[in-house]
Amino acid sequence: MRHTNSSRLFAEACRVIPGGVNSPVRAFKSVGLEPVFYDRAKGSRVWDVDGNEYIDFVASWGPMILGHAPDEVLDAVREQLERGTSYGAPTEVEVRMAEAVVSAVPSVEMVRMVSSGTEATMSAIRLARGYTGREKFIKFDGNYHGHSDALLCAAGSGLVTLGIPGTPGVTASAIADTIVLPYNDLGAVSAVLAEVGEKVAAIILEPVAGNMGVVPPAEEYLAGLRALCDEYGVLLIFDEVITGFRVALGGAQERYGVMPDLTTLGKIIGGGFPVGAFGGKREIMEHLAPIGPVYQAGTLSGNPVAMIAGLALVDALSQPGVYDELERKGALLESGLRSAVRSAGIDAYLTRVGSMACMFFTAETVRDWKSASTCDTERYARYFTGMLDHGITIAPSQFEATFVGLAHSDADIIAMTDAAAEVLATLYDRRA
Ligand code: KE4
Repeated sequence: MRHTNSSRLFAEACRVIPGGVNSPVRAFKSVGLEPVFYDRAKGSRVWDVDGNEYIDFVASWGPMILGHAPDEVLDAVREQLERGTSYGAPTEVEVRMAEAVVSAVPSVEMVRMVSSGTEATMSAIRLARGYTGREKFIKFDGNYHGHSDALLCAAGSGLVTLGIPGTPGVTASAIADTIVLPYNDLGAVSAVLAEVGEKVAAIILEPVAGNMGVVPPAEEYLAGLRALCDEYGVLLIFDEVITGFRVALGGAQERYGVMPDLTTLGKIIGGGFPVGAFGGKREIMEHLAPIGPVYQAGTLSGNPVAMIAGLALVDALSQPGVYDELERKGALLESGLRSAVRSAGIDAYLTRVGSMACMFFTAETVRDWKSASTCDTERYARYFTGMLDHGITIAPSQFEATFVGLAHSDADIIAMTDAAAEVLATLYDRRA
């Protein structure tokens, strides 16, 4: 495949944008390539600026569950654009979007819109601290919640992918109250809460981890966290920026039947436009300005164009049978990848929750960041490159998710897993 125009654009980008990209993982550094620049996308396909066509399994890191540029979203957005793009004033569509989130996500009684997942988690932590009057909080190694200071330590996506052990600019004081524990280890949480539980405002986690690759919660882990939070008066925050409307209409809390006190959302609810949200129990959410003392704000929060896009997408996902179909497609992807691994005779560990999956290049069972970090990221880079050459886009990092969506035909999925079988066979010297 020719990447002449991508290469030219990358050189131009590097002169005016740090690293040539507006988000580090897009730079392809962890797979040792120059990034591909996209030109357009529709359904399950993306085309780069050199005219190369790909079947896309990155899905803009999750939002494109209906596929790229779905007609129902485009039609809704076109109609809104004629009425203006932002007012800085409340609108009906924000009310309807909030009602859609409250109706879909079981634990959410009220919701506040923001413009990114980072804003959502940052605000949720502040609200938890303001509501409880406590300062500490627990997060988990390998979980990524965006790049706000207090959460940017031992994060899963970005930091780990780029190998930045913590990041300059985040001060010791900013993370002095952040406690980082191993994921899927209830004992570690119980021990810390026994020690400092009365000082802990919240536990925040990805109920299905998607930023160290896809790591499902261990049996009873979520229920165990819920019980510990109840015992110590700690708020449980599910960061469902990836899992929300992905693993079920009501997210992981619906799928696993464990209710958090606060939920953060993003990605899918914006239908591809910049949207995040945080919501939860009315009693907690009413501590937010302007009716409560905890300040939080945003110029473009609830932007009408983004809201109408998100509402159109959520409406489409609310139709009967959608999640059965996503489960079927996810199972087809998983079975194809499992047979690709078998036919290549390699050691790889596969995980899947609904329509998000991951192939870990390790012989270990992956259940936390420590086991995920045993992956052979050099081999992953060669797998990524081979898949790209076969016209398949997957995440340019071992520590992300492969997303299948409603626009992927069975033929798309089979083409992907056939390509994987071919690429894997070339990766491993069978004599090794
Ligand atoms: P944003 O600020 O990037 O919208 O959301 C931050 C965030 C919060 N919580 C979870 C569980 C997330 O996965 C994310 C962002 N995810 C990464 C990739 N998994 C976004 C891709 C990027 O950083 O460019």
